[in-house]
Amino acid sequence: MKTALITGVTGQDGSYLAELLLDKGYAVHGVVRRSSTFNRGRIDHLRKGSGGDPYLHLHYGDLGDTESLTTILAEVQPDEIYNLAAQSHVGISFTMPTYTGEVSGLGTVRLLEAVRQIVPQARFYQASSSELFGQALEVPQNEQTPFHPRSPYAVAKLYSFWATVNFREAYGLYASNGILFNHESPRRGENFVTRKITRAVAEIAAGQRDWLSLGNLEARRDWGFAGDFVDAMWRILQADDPDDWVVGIGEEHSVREFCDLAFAHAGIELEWTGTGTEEVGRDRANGTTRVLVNPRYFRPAEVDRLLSDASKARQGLGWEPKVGFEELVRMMVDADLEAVGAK
Ligand code: NAP
Ligand code: F7E
Repeated sequence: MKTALITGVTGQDGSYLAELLLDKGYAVHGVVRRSSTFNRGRIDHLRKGSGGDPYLHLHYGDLGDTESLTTILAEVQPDEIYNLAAQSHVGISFTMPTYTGEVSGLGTVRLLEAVRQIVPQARFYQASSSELFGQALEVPQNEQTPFHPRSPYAVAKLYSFWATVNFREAYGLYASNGILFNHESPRRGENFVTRKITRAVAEIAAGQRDWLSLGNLEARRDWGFAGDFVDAMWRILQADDPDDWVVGIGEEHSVREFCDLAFAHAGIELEWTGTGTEEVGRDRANGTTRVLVNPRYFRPAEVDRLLSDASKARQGLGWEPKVGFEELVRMMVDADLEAVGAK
């Protein structure tokens, strides 16, 4: 039985990855942060092993605290380490640039250095991001596309990307980057744009609210399903040699298009009028305002457009996403309709 350690196990991806690895027969350990409230909603179902074991083992630790990382590595002796922990919100990184650098940048180096000292034979996965491409110099983006980060988050992730490459080259660690494009699910945090929309659509359909306010409706992203992307993470660590891989489904859509599909799935057809901050999405059937633009959600520097070319991962890892964009939107709206009791 292989042993895996996941940082960020309480997050969206951590929860799907833990499920995948448990299904594959791994002993799975996760790092959780201490907080005054329990935030383990995404992994609770993995803690209740009916036969007693094996189930997810949790350890208190923090990417800001080297000692906790070395203690956990010495105790768990993992074969594979998935570093998913991060301050992962791009917008919030502008208001917390130093903290974001501490966790999403330096945190990776703390962990890599602990791996080098304690379990140098372990395979290491770094959760790198399409945000590295930022103001992308070409479309679509692949492993050769130059980076141009546009936020404190992306700058921190750039440091982590190169630290991972550096530990591979300098010390011979098996350390790989997955450069993952946006991936979403019903478990997505509620302040990322997709989940913000699907949650609001469900509440509007249930008569619990009237409208939703968003920032840049023009932004285009390559949105896939998180369940498919954790399979790519696992495949990346099964490759013969460590490497860096772009992962995405290869379709781009705007935030406005996401709104159209999500509202339509709940039976509301949107009609858009106006431009810029005056743009409004109304219910075509009765003219009720459903979407407004609030500049509060604009970012000081925006990433306008991201589109993946994941041919290397498709060929080299045999990775194939199963869920397409429209199915993803329907899945998220259905889950939120159910959560608010409207389905
Ligand atoms: P997420 O839902 O925000 O989860 C982040 C995880 O990191 C949570 O478990 C969080 O714990 C943990 N964490 C935050 N600060 C920590 C610290 N100081 N020490 C230890 N753990 C800490 O993110 P996600 O969407 O699952 O993404 C997983 C990783 O992939 C992140 O590194 C993200 O930056 C990266 N990424 C995500 C995407 C995407 O589209 N989802 C794309 C590319 C890359 P709490 O639950 O306690 O907050
Ligand atoms: O924004 C625009 C916003 O916050 C997507 C993280 O997982 O993926 C994620 O980062 C787009 C941006 O994700 C709102 O300006 C409009 O252009 O959902 P998001 P993100 O910034 O792409 C990458 C790959 C990661 O690595 C990150 O960890 O949508 N947008 N209106 C809005 N965004 C938010 N959050 N809220 C709005 O109201």
